[in-house]
Formats: sequence, structure tokens, C-alpha cells
Amino acid sequence: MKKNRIEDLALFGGKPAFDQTLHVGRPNIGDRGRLLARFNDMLDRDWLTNNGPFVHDFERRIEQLLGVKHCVAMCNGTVALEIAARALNLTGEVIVPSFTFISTAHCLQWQEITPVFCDVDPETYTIDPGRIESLITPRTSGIIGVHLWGNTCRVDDIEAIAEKHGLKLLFDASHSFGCSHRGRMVGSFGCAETFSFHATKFINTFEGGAVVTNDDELAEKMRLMKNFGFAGMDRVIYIGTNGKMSEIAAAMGITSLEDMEGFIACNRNNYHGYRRRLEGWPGLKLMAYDEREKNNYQYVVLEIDPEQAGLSRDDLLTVLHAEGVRARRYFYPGCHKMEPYRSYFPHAGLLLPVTERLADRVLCLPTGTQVADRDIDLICDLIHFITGQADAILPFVRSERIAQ
Ligand code: T4K
Repeated sequence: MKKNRIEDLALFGGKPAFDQTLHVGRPNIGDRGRLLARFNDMLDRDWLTNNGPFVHDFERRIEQLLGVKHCVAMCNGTVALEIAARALNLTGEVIVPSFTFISTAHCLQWQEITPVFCDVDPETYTIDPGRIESLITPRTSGIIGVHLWGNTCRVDDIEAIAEKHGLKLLFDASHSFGCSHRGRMVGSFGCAETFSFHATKFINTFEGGAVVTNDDELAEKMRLMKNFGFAGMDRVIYIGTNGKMSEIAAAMGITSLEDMEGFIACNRNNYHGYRRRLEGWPGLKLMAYDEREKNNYQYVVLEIDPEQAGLSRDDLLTVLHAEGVRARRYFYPGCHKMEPYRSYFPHAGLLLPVTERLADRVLCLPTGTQVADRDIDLICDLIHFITGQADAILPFVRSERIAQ
């Protein structure tokens, strides 16, 4: 229901705009018939995991789609990052953005490699190549770029820096499956790229991930590492872990891939719906997608300038949450402000002004196949109303937040 008076807002006792909460990460479920048929096949085969036929099929489909030599499916995106970092022999220090999901930093610290946080570009939200070189020390062994929200990094510039300094380059492409950079699909940049196929990602395997690479030796090493280091029935040649994707996950992944174009069309329609309604509204900036590239339109990212909008991102979020719009503060407060990094590097923020500004201003809005055009209209109506009435609403919103 459209709100016309402040008393209509849920925060002031009105009925929430949505009876059922709208989430950012609602899973896209592909064709159920085909999915369930695959589950039956799997059960009939009595082969549930350990490099089964569905995993094999899923990997080959991804290689074909991305034009990359090797896809190594994993149990999740975090383990994919950990295994890639280990297989690349990353040690000492690795330069990463702080404006990312915590896994990008944790995959390093987990193996006692120090993440050195680099600021991001304010337009693309990805690691700022102009700031990388000043962070390189004799201990630096690599760089991890993150193609955040489907925006690809400035790959050429980062590759040039990595080459100049003899550093390994890995991309966390968790958000960028199906996207391209300068006409080439994400997947074959750097030494390797990793994906997440978590339930909240636009292509999902419940839990899952993958590393893709054109490097034969690296791929072979990662295949061994994800299977405890076994190189044969009774022969272990590396330290390894259990990073395997299960058959049920791959069955979901294959079904997701078959429906991928439909998911993208839906995301694109949602994104443009938001764009039409929010563009030009004072203090609001919707993240732009480069329409010359392939995009998955998986995230609808709104940046709020508190001076112009009349209220902050957190004020807006408080009102939206009360209305049943579960927008998210990805990636607040930045990895450098989370433990253990916050304690290790208490002054890291001094070198991360763009990250800190964005972490305070950005929110992600609900999208995906479970969000309808009318939902987007209602959310945009709400945002217009809330920002239009900011002065009157603010004192209540802030006291509400203190009370929470
Ligand atoms: N690198 C980057 C850049 C990443 O963004 C991620 C993961 C990774 C690496 C690591 O990949 P994985 O190891 O996760 O494969 C979620 C996801 O759990 C996480 O995969 C994702 N990034 C991150 C951006 O978002 P949370 O803590 O926000 O999850 P949660 O439980 O709050 O769920 C998000 C929203 O989705 C909620 O509003 C509820 C909704 N939801 C969630 C699930 C699981 C559903 O509606 N249905 C569901 O089944 O991290």
C-alpha cells in the first residue's frame, strides 16, 4: 500500500507495506521438474559425491560458457578462495580490498597470510590500481581483486602491476558469474578466478563455488587439494582438505545454468525498474552497469548522500526494514573494521577513505525472480516518500535506532 501520511509508516504504527518480508538474497529456483528428475537420477545411481557425473557435467558447462580451460567445482566460494590462494603459494602479505565480503580477507588470514587492505575506486567500487603499488613490500606475494557486484576490476592495470612486481593475481569473482570485461567473459583473468554459488547468488548450488583457470598445473593441484591431496587410491602427495562439491549441489547448479538467461532477464528488468523510478532523485545514486558488457544485474546497489537526501543510509534502512523491505548494508563496516583485522590494524581506515565513505552510504535492494514489478514500484514509492519527509521522520527514526 502506498504511504501518503507519516502515520502510515510502520515505524509510526501503520501497517507494513509488505506482509511478507522482501529479501535481498532470495534464491532463484530453476525448473523444478528438471531439478527433481536429476535428484531421482542421482538416487538411482547411488552416487552422491566425490567427483560424480553431475559435478563433471557442471564443470564442463562452465568451462564452455566462460571459454576457460579448467573449472574446479568446490563446496563453497570461501573454500574455493582458500584453495586457490594455497595452490598459488601465496605467503606473507597479499593486497586485497577491504570493501568486500569478509571471506576475501579470511581466506588469507586462515592460512596465516596477512591481508593488506587497499582502497577502492568510488565509481566501480573495485580495488583502486593507483593505490596498490604503495602497499607492496618485500613480503607481498600477490593481489586479490574483487569484481564487486558484477563490476569488473580494472584488470589490465592490475595485471600490469602484478607482472611488474612478480606477484600472483587472483580474482574473487563471486558476484560476477556470467559477466564480461572488455567483451571477454570473467573467468580467464589473472592466474585464476573464484566463484560463489551460494543460495543467495544468481546461479546457485545451495552451497557451492568454483575456481576457474587456464593454467593446467594449477588446476591439477587444486583438484588434488580439494580431495585431501589424494593422487590415487592410497597415495597422498599434498596437504589437502575436503573442498568437494556434492552431486545434489551440482544438480541444482546445472538446472540453474539452464535457466540462467531467464534469471538475467528478470534481474535486468528489476534493475531498470529501480533505475526509472530512482534516477535523478536528490541524494540517491543507483550503481550503473556498463551496458556494453554482459551483466548479471544480480545486485541493485543504492548510494545515499546524506546531505542531499536529507537522511543517512542507516535512517533509510531503519524505515525500510519496518516496512518489510530487508535491504542490506553490504559491505558494512568494511573488513578492516571486523575482527581480527580491527585489532591487528587499528589505523587501517586512514588509508581507506573511499571504503569508509561507501560502507556508510551504500545499501542493496531486493531483486531476483521472487521480486515483482509492483514490489519495485512500492519500494520506490516508499523511498520517495521517506526521503521527501526526511525532516519530519528523522527524530523518530533516530530514537528508534537508539532503542534497538
Ligand atoms: N567473496 C565474496 C565477494 C562474497 O560475496 C562471498 C559470499 C564469498 C566470497 C564467499 O562465498 P561463499 O563461501 O558464501 O560461497 C550472504 C551469503 O551467505 C554469502 O554467500 C555472500 N557472499 C554474502 C554477500 O551474502 P549473509 O551473511 O548476508 O547471509 P544471510 O543469511 O543474511 O542471507 C542473506 C539474505 O538472503 C537474507 O536476507 C535472507 C536471504 N536468504 C538467504 C538464504 C541462505 C533467503 O531468502 N534464502 C536462503 O536460502 O551472506
